[in-house]
Order: sequence, then structure tokens, then C-alpha cells
Amino acid sequence: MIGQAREWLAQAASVAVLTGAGISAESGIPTFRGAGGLWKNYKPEDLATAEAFGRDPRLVWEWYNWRRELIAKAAPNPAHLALAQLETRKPRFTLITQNVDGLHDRAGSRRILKLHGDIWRMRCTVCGANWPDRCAPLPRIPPHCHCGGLARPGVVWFGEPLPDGMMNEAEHAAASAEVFLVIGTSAVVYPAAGLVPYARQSGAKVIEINPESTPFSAMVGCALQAPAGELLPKLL
Ligand code: BJW
Ligand code: ZN
Repeated sequence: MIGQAREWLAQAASVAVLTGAGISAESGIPTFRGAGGLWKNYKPEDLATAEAFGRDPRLVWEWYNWRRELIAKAAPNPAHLALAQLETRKPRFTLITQNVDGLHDRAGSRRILKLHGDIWRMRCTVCGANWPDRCAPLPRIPPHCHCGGLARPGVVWFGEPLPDGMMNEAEHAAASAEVFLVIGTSAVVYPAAGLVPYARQSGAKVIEINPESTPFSAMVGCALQAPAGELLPKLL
């Protein structure tokens, strides 16, 4: 299996990658779902919504503040580093991530489509201003904008649209990839998960790296059941 995947990757000039929370698990960041996938005993569906934020901005910010502290202490692992390396070797390469932790940036990846935004950015709920903020922990929660409006995390919650035009770019990359790598995602959150069958139907060879099986494991060309930080460096 791994030999086949290695050969596909070596021969491909165009590669697209979709990552999820599992790629950061070996950096010590808990996943949302699956074994050990609990964020302080909250389900993402309960806190990652505009309704939850409207009801109790302080609670939602406590969750994000806690995560920001955890992520600030973490470092990219061999899987993040291997993808940054792969980008330098392929003429056409697109990294699509559902993660908001910024570990791909810190590993040196250059072109990243962050489908679900960035935990290190803030957005004003009143004037729409959007700015970076790397304080962890935040000195005061909930944080506010210069205009006095309440600030929210610069991420995409359930029921919200993805950043303008980004899904189109991701679909284009998936459709034109010779190899599509799916790493560390439970593949249940849409529209991101839809990229997997889309890539496959467009003719890509799909390689999945995940210690557990997912709704797409049976239809991908190669499902490698192992932790990404161990397997990915061997694959490249
Ligand atoms: C390892 C490992 C190791 C462990 N190595 N692997 C179609 C059908 C049904 C529903 C919908 C649909 N289309 C849209 C929806 C609704 C909804 C949705 O998908 N709901 C489903 C839950 C049913 N989608 C949305 O609402 C999206 N928006 C939208 O569709 O808008 C439409 C619209 C248009 C116009 C106007 C208005 C609206 C938005 C989705 C936003 C998701 N947001 C979150 C929070 C982001 C911010 C934050 O981080 O706080 O994104 S939820 C959470 O889930 C987060 C993640 O990015 C996302 C995906 O999770 P991921 O990455 O897959 O992680 P896990 O934990 O689920 O899986 C980890 C995996 O790693 C596991 O499989 C492990 O086995 C594995 N693993 N260790 C490799 N070492
Ligand atoms: Zn403002």
C-alpha cells in the first residue's frame, strides 16, 4: 500500500492536499471528534456557532482563549514539515486546510487555503474590521474593536459561508490534481468533505492518511491507517 502511494506521489506533477485536525494531533492539539477528540468536553456543534456566540460571547471566548494558549505552546510536527517540503518539489501544489491553528504557516507552507479561517485573526461584529492578534491568553475577554464593537474569532462557524471564492479555488485544485492527499480529517464537515469525492470523480488518485476509517476510506485509491507524523515523512 505505502509503496503504491509513494510511487503515485513521486510521479505526480500536480498535487492537492486536504488536512484536518488529525494532522495537528501529534503536536498535542486535541481533535474535534474521534478517539481523544474532546475540546474541554464541548462538542464543536455546541460552541462553534454564531448562535452560541450571541447567547454567551464570554463562554465562547473562554473556549477560544484556552485553545489559543494550547496552540501557542505547540510546534509543527513532521507531517506539517513534510508538506512544506513537498510544496517546494511540485510544480503545482495546493494545500487546503480546515485547521485554524496556523501550524502549516509555521512549518513553512506558502500557499494555503484556510477554509475555516484563522484562530489568530479577529473580526469586529459591528464594523467588520479584521486584524491579526497573537496574544495568548488574551488580556481581556471578550475582546473589543477600536470602534467599541464586540470582536469574534476570525473563523468559520457552522451555518456560515466559507471565505469568498476559496471553495472555488479548492475545487479547482482538487479537480486538476493527479494526486489528492486527505490527511487527518473525519470528513464529515461540508463543504470541505465534498472535495474528496470531487477529486476522485475528476480523476485524481486519492490517498488517505488516518489511523481510523472515515466515510470515504472505502472509495479512496489507498487508505493508509497510521498517524500522519509517522507516515508522511516515509511517503515522501
Ligand atoms: C489523525 C491522527 C493522526 C487523529 N494522524 N489523523 C451537507 C450535508 C450535511 C450538512 C451540511 C452540508 N453542507 C453544509 C452543511 C452544514 C455544516 C456541516 O457540514 N455540518 C455537518 C457536521 C453535518 N457545514 C457548515 O455549516 C459550513 N458552512 C456552510 O456550509 O455554509 C453554507 C452557507 C452558504 C451561504 C451562506 C450561509 C451558509 C461551515 C463549517 C464550519 C466548520 N467549523 C469548524 C470550527 C472552525 C473554527 C474552530 O476551529 O473553532 O471547523 S467545526 C470543526 O470541524 C472545525 C474543523 O475544521 C471541522 C472538521 O473537523 P476535522 O478537521 O475533520 O477534525 P475531526 O476531529 O472531526 O477529525 C480528526 C480526524 O483525525 C479523525 O478522523 C481522526 O481519526 C484523525 N486523526 N490522530 C492522522 N496522528
Ligand atoms: Zn469595529
